[in-house]
Amino acid sequence: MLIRKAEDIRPSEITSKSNYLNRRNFLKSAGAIGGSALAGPALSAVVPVEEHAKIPNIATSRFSKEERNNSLEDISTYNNYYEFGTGKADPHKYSQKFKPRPWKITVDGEAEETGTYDFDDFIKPFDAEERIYRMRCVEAWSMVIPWVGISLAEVVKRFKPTSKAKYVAFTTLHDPSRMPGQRSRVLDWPYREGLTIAEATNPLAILAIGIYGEALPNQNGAPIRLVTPWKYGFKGIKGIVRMSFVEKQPRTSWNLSAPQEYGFYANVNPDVDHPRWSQARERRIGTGLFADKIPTRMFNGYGEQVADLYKGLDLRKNF
Ligand SMILES: Nc1nc2c(c(=O)[nH]1)N[C@H]1C(S)=C(S)[C@@H](COP(=O)(O)O)O[C@H]1N2
Ligand SMILES: [Mo]
Repeated sequence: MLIRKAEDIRPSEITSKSNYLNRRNFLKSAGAIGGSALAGPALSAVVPVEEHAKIPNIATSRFSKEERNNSLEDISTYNNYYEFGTGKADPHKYSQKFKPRPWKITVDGEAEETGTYDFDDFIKPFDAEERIYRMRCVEAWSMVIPWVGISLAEVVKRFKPTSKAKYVAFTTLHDPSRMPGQRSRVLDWPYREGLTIAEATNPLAILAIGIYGEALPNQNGAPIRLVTPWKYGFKGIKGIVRMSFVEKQPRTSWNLSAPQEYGFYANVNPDVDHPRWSQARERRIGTGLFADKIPTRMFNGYGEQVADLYKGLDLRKNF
């Protein structure tokens, strides 16, 4: 595994996207030479508390897509996070004062290991990896985001779910004093999401703790949020405080608010239209208002890794 020195990935050094891509290629070839010598002690994820703090010891991942990343500005100023308002610029504007510390995560339900953990203790046993993933929002726009994350499969395994555990349910913090959007009834708070155990243990799924090598910005879900790149963006629940292993399919926020528009699976599917718009194409944020839309790909282009999860399932009914 290639260990990247924190000083090599300072986003402030990155003057353009292509510059960043070149740097990645350089790091890759450096790893090809030094890789085996670096197979030392296990890495473990640590996120310093300060804003823009660099995350040390980030490994690269074989799952990254080679694509032009969106800038940190695109990624952190055009967001969906209804806890901080429903406009795309609201999360950036209204989450500045939010403090994602102290932060506790409760793991409960059908598992041998359960409990409430401080964020730092929760992530410490796991390796931090960079995963460059496409994100496709159900609203037909997309971005490419260099996440720093820990493997959700590793997290699930560590808590030893019992044979009764068929799903993992996630819950966002509910605290209207810190999340002003929760004073309005746009959604039934707290925000909830869920995955089947098979989905949660697919190697693509991560819990993200950073972007561009830095601690996650508040508006992107600090200190920890889900990323499942083959699913629509709304699955990527932010500000997670609870992970529950459950037997029955959990209710999810968007499915509760508009069941005919948002299903439990939420797999990216160009062939199944949203009731109010086509899902065949998408607008890549950052390419300009007049840029052509690009075709949307089945499972957002991750079919090779995830199509097996849905064998025998009618994806028109199970959307
Ligand atoms: N708690 C919470 N998580 C959430 C949302 C939200 O409103 N609340 N919005 C979802 C939607 S619709 C999208 S597209 C993604 C956006 O993630 P990003 O802003 O980091 O790109 O977050 C998802 N996670
Ligand atoms: Mo979304």
